[in-house]
Amino acid sequence: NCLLHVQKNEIRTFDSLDGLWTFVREPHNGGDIGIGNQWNTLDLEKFNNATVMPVPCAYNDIGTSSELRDHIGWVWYEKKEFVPLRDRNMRHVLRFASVNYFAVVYVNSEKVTSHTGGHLPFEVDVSSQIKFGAENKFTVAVNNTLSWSTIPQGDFNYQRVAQRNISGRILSRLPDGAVKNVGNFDFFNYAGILRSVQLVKIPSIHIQNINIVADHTGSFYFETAASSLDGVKVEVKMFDSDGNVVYSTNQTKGEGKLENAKLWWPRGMGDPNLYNLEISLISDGELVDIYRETFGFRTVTWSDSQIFINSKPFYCLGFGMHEDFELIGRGFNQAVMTKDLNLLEWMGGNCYRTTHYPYSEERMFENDRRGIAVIVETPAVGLKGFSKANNNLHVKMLTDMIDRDKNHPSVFAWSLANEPNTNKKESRAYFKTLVDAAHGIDRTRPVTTVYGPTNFDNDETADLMDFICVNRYYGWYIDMGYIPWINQSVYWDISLWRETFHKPIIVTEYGADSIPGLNQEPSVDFSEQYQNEVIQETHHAFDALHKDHTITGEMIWNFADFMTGMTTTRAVGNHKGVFTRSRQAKISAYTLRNRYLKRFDQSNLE
Ligand code: E9O
Repeated sequence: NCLLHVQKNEIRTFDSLDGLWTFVREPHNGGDIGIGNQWNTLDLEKFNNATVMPVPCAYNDIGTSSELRDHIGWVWYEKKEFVPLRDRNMRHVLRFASVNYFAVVYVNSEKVTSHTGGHLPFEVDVSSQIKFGAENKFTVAVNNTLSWSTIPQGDFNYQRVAQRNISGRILSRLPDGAVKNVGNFDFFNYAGILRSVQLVKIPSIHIQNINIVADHTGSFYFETAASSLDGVKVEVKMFDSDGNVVYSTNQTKGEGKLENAKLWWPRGMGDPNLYNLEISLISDGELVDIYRETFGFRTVTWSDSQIFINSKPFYCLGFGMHEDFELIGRGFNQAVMTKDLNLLEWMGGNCYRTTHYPYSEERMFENDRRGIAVIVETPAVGLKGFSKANNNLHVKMLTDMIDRDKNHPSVFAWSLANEPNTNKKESRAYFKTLVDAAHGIDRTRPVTTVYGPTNFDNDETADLMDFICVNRYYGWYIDMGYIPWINQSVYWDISLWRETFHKPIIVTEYGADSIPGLNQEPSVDFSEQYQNEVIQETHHAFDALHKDHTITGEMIWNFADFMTGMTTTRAVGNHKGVFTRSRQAKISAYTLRNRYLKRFDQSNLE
């Protein structure tokens, strides 16, 4: 299974199904995965409580009630759309770029597919369900309930029936049907149709898959597949960025070597040069399908202490982030994406991790174009309880993620999980399966896991990784208020990881919350000054660790403030951003910017 990105070209096109969908929320139903109501057979528009919901967008913050925001269970989306008669000879594929978490899809009341997991695309051929030259009804039921077998995991509590004594006095603490569903992570579990929906139109004989590997010596290899090659001629052309053909063949597979290939470099190391591979299918002298994939010549390698891009040491000046913004939650928005990447560049950053799920496809293309190096992470944040964890689902998500992003030169590593409880013995077999799966599909990139709750002396899996990521919060979660201790503690902690495992290390999270505008001198936790000092002290340790070749990069937690669920440690969200949620700089943004800009030109780093 492999999904190509959606393209409009000489042959291919699509109808966007983005816009306002009819929306109905089911009453809290305890989150059971079985659908109680068969609302796909009805006309949702006629429901009394039907409203509209923008797509793409999380539904949580669009209404005016906490019931919608905090809803656990099913919601229904419906859209009616004409499909023109003139397209009846094309295959019609309904494609969702992201629906969180569980989706059941119907076309004209008939179930066509279902999908599990929030941040990867899925599609279904609906050519035989579509009525051409007529209005069609698309219905999607979405369930956001998390459990020990979902990824990410969550804990589900259901107060079934209240106990009453004979006089009818209520003896249970909680009201009938009380439901609580808490994720093993702090960010708000924004739900709904989070990215674009498209009705993709492709020819019946079509290109299905493209895999390109191109390295810094100019060597390349590609492979493509088509639905059928009977009586079809294949034409493959490689173009440089000036539009010159630099290679061509009539085979579905090929390899070669380009003299003077212009390499893809992360910003600060060179230009992010891109190439194009154009695949055409020709039958009876006529073009039947065409697809163009961008890629870059670049190599990722690693030693026991460093990561190299095109044989040069790469030091990551990066960010943990979120797809998160006011009103839209995790819904895709071009303005937010563009602003975030512009700010990342302004900060002198060269890198980020897609914490804690794969980001939008649009954004992956922007990373390539801008030269921003990325660690792409699966949605497996906060894995605990490995006996109940769904290893198969995790492997499927990892596979789908690599499949989606494998041709992006900006992606330099795959992250299997964030902060798993890998001090448990049984986590080893679980993670071995994942490492083998990733290596089995992609030999060109290192695999990592981001460690948090475990330590150098009790982690059961870190030796399986190609490099190691560590999250550490000295001065915040550990030793709050003891800023002078940070430098030594960070140095001590990270050095021991390195001495134990002899692998390159990136510190992928450190930082502190600050409420924007809250100023305290001398500093107190949650003030902008305190956050700034924690960051500065941690940087002293980073400089020493970098000098020793103990770390190969650093990422602040977080780029911007983001929404969380309600808990005693969060005041309207997590405030570890160096930017506010509306993307205004806090004091710490300037500290970080000075630091990154000084190190931005990587030839100045040893
Ligand atoms: C994951 C990230 O998504 N890491 C968390 C971040 C946080 O601030 C979260 O937003 O919660 C940090 C986990 C650190 C826990 C350390 C506890 C140590 C107690 C001794």
